[in-house]
Amino acid sequence: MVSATTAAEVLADYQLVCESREASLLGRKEVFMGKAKFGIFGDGKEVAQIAMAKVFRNGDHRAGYYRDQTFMLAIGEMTLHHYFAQLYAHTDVHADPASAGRLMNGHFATRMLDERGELKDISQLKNSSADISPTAAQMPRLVGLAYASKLFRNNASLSAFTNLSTNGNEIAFGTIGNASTSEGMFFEAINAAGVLQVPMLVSVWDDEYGISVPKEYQTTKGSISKILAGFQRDKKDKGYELFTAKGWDYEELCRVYAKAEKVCREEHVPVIVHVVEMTQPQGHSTSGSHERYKSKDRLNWETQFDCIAKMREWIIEQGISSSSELDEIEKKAKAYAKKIKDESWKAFNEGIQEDQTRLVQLLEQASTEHAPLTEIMSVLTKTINPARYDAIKAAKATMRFLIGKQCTVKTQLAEWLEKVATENEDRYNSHLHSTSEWSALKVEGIAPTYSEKSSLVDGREVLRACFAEALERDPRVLAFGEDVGKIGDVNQGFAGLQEKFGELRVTDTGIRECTIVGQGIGLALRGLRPIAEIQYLDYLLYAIQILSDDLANLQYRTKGGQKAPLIVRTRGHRLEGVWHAGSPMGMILSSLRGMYVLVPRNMVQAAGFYNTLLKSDDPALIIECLNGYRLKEKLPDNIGEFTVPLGVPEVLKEGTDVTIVTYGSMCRIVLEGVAELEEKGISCEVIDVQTLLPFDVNHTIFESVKKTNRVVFADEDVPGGATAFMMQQVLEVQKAYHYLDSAPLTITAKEHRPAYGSDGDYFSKPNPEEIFDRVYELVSEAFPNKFPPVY
Ligand SMILES: Cc1ncc(C[n+]2csc(CCOP(=O)(O)OP(=O)(O)O)c2C)c(N)n1
Ligand SMILES: [Mg+2]
Repeated sequence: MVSATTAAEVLADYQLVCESREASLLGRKEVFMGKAKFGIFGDGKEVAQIAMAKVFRNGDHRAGYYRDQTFMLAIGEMTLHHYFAQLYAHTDVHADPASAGRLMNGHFATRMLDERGELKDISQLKNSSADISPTAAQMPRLVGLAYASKLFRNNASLSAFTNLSTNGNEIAFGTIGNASTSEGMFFEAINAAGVLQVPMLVSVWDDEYGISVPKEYQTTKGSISKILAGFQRDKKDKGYELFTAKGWDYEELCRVYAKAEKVCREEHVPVIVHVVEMTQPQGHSTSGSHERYKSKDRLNWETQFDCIAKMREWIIEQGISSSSELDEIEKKAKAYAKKIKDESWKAFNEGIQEDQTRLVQLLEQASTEHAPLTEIMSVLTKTINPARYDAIKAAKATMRFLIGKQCTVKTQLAEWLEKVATENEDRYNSHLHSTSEWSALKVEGIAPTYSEKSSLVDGREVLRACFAEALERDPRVLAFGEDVGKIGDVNQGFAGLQEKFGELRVTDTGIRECTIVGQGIGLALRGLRPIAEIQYLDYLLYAIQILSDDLANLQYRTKGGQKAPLIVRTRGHRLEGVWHAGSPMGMILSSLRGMYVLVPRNMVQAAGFYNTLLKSDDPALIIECLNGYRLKEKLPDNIGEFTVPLGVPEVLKEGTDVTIVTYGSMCRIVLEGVAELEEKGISCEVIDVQTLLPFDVNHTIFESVKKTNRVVFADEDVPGGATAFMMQQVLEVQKAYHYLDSAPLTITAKEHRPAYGSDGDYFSKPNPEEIFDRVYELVSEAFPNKFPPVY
């Protein structure tokens, strides 16, 4: 037995695993009683988590999944009150600090930010990054959480940030189910952490199933540790330390975790602990029963090897306690869990009742004036376990009834509705972006300045100068990606900067887009300022899932409890062929709400955006123009200081007949077509939106359409992609349809991917001639005499 583990500690552990089990059993019942919608529990995984919790120290980080309730209880970062509050979807952030009722149960997170949205002293806290449901999607972020320790340990210029790290001594603990290790991103993350040699300790909870599908369908040889054996380090090669332990063997688990922790924390060697022979007594979740797919033998074995039953046997065997004493602990645990459950349910309902009580008073009054309203009121008051929407439905039904009728409480009813609408917006719709004082929307623009000595340089040199200043200014800034290090990226935006700032600041990575982003997310969570590069926009698809599922909704799903101000840099729109000229902006706009999406037309604008983002705490994607690195631009004198504000379009050319809204590489194409249109007497106003998210916050485009009465949206996405988004913003949100004299028009690329070669580009993407033809036709339709048809 581990020497430090005293009898009292063992019994305290036993009590906790019993409480956790009782919570699982009760949780399932609550779902079946209709008090919660869905439940997934940590039963069968309790004992291993107690062992893992023993080696989890202040400053450490977790990225795990839905089975980890016992661990969260054991490290003291979740209470059973929190646990049940999340099960019921209690929207008070104090009741459910992990997600304020926004996530299903079993999605754990600690609040890493204070009220202002500033990182707390996380080096002194036990931290859990916020769980997400997609299997294995905790892995990319885990790489970054671990990599941060390496940077803090090896980059002396970070030593002042003692609130973020204690000399890189922190471990990033990962947990994952056995079946989820079948996912590609698990293997990508394991390989990346092995290459990086970072303190990442991954526990695989192996119950031999992934819902109903057994291990032989999931894993070669049926064992993840067997097939990862090649990662084991040896005298010659660096790699991993691999351990296995049985999920029901408390003593072995404590011993293994103590060893695993030591090598991981001290030597920064990644570790895998494969915890085998685990069970899942209640089956996968409340959505089904495991009797349907597990054999009788398996079910019997699971009963026999239940980790709590086994721990109990062991405690008695060791003479640590008696059977009757353990009975007593179990009884207490049961009563305790039930008490907390009841209290949590009551607290959850109180909030809902408060709203409803006030409404019922109003409905009572209304029904004394209009008898038919009694029915609406009684439906509401008789509803068992009413939700918030039940009250709203009743109030709205009442308002509909009262259309055109008098009622003394009509105004109060409308006020009640308005009040709850505001409150519900905060409960369910707030915190998509940062709401702190560092919100990117609050960074003011500072114009670039030029003088006689400002030189005309290649676009890439503008970026290089901007990045050099950023790296100089702030030791937390670092950049990494494929070919970013030695050669300073494929277009040399970081050329020479690795030499100047060192390998830890400007770094090459393997070809692994998903974990490049994950690395960035983890680093940003830990207070660093990463710029993660995806080499080409077309390859963002490899990372779009993790950006969408993890980064983009981090603030939202924690209701402002965590942030990861990661800057993702990429380049695209226009170069060559199917995989180097894409512009899948519609995909990005639909999947990355919660991030800002910036589409600068040249490198000065891009540099201004980098400066803006580095002052802010919002995550963002910047898409540079792939064909712009060698175009000449004037280098601003204040390259490290000037900022481009988000959501502010630039009018590139004023005009009176038609407004053309575009962005990125298309600005030049549009301007070329417009030059021809002007020759024919058509005056065009060309607007570069500069950022798609946020979109034109001051409604500049509306003002333009008001003047021109015609609007065209042009880009290189497919039809119905980002042009459709822009049109929705301008016509519906800005209400510019009032001022249109012609139908709105979109000019886009073709539906297929762009073909190779100069002609491929010309015939796949919009070109200046097409701009001329389509816009001319639009104006000609309105004024056929003045502008006779071309063809
Ligand atoms: C990407 C993705 N695919 C499918 C699912 C549905 N799903 C949820 S849990 C699960 C099984 C996971 O099994 P395992 O990793 O062994 O964890 P366990 O539940 O057994 O602890 C599946 C298929 C999901 N959440 N995410
Ligand atoms: Mg499993």
